[in-house]
Amino acid sequence: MVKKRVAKSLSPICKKGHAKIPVMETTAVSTTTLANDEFDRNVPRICGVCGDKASGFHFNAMTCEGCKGFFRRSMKRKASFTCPFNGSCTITKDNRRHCQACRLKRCVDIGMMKEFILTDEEVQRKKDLIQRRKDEEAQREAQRPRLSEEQSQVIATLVEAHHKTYDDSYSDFNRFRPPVREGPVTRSASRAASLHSLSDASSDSFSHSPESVDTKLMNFSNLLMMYQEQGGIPDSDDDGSKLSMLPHLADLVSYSIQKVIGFAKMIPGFRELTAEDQIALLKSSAIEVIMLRSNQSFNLEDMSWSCGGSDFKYCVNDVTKAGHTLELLEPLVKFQVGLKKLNLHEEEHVLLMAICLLSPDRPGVQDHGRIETLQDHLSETLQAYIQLHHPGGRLVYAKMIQKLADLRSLNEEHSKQYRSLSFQPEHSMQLTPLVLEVFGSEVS
Ligand code: VDX
Repeated sequence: MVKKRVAKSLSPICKKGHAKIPVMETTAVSTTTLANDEFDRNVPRICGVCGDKASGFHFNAMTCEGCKGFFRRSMKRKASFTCPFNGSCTITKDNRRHCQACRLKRCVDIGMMKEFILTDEEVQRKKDLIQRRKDEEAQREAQRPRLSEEQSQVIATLVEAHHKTYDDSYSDFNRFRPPVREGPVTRSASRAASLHSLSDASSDSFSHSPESVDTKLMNFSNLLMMYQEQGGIPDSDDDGSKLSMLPHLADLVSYSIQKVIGFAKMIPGFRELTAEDQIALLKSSAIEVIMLRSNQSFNLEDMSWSCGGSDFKYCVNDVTKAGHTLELLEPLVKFQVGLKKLNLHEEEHVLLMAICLLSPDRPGVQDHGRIETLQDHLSETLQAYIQLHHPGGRLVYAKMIQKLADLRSLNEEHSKQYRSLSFQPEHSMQLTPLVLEVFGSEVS
C-alpha cells in the first residue's frame, strides 16, 4: 500500500508550523482518530472549505461533515465539475452547494487528499478494530481486582461508625467547661508539667467490678455528665500555676474518649473480644485515636485545630495552658501536618483509626492472636483499598504505617506528661473521671 507523505505546505494548518502531521501506517487515516490528536487542540475548529463548524480532521484537513462527505463522494465518483462563473467562487456555509467545482478546488487547496479515503474494506476493518478495543476494555474492566464483598462491608461500617461519632459541627463543645486563655504562658505550663508530685489523685476513680464493658462504658458517660454539671468556676486571679485551658481541654478529651469508645464498639469483631481486652485496647490507644481523629479539624494554614469560632480553635499555646510542653506539642503538630498532607480518603482515615485501636501489641491484652487476626484483616482491606481507589497511592500504605509508629512515641510522651499532671491534685481535680480512668495506670 502506498503511503504518501503529506507535504507540510498542503493545508493552512500545516503552514502554521505544527510540526508533525500524523500520517498513519496505512492509508486508513482515520477521519476521526486525527480529531483526538494533540495537534488539533490549538487549531480553530472551523471548516477550511466553507467556514462552517468543523468536526475534525478529514482526509488531512479540518472540515465540517458536509465538506467531508462532499469530498469523499466526489472522489469516489471521480467527478469532474466545471464552474459556471469564473472559477474563483468564495465558498461559504450557505452557498457551498452552488458551485461544486470551486468547492472541490478549495478542498484540494487546503490539503484534502483522496489517498486518505478509506475503501469499503478499510472502513470495515476500522469498525472491527474499534469494536475489538471496546471488547478488550470491557474485559479488562470485568477482570479488574475488586474489594471483596466483606471488605467493602467493613469499610462501609467503619465510615458509618465514624459519621455517628464525629460531629463536624462541633456544637457539643458548648457544653464543655469554657476555654480560658489567660496567664503567664510557657513558664507556668512547663513548670506544671515538669513537677513530679507523689500524690496520686486517680486512686479514687471508680473501682473495677466484674460488670460488662458496656455497663462500664455507660458509667463512663453518666459520670462524665455528672462531672460536667458540677462544672468548674474559673478562678480569675492567677497564681502562675493555674492551667487555664485544662478544664476545657479535659472535657474535650473526655468527650472524645466517649466517641472513640462508640467507634470502637462498631468495629467488626471488637465487641466479641473480652471486656478486659476491650478495655486494655481502649486505654492504651485512646490518646492515639484522638490524635488521629483530631486531624479532621486540624488546619494547615494556621497550624491549629479549628472546631468553629475562635473559642474552639486550639493552637499549641492553648495546649501549654493545659499542662503540656513542646516536647509533646512540637512532634504532635508535625504529626498533624504530615498526616494532613497524606490527603487520606475518609475510607483510609477510618481504617487507620480501627487498625490503631486493634493493635495486638498493647500492654495488658490477653487474646493477642485474635486481635492480630482482626487487625490483619483491616490492614489487608486498607492495602486493597489503596491499590484500587487511591490514584498514585503506591507509598500511601507505608506512610500510614509510619504514622502508627509516630503515634506510639507521641503516646509515650503524652503518658509521661500526663503522669506529672495527674500527680498534682490541684490539676488532676480538673480532669474528669473518664479521663482519670482511661489515662490512669491501674489495670482492670
Ligand atoms: O477534632 O493530657 C477530636 C475532635 C476535634 C478536636 C480535637 C482536637 C484535639 C487536640 C487539640 C479532638 C487540643 C489538644 C489535644 C489535641 C489532641 C491531643 C492534645 C486535645 C480531641 C492534648 C495533648 C491532649 C491532652 C489531654 C490531657 C490534658 C488529659 O476528638
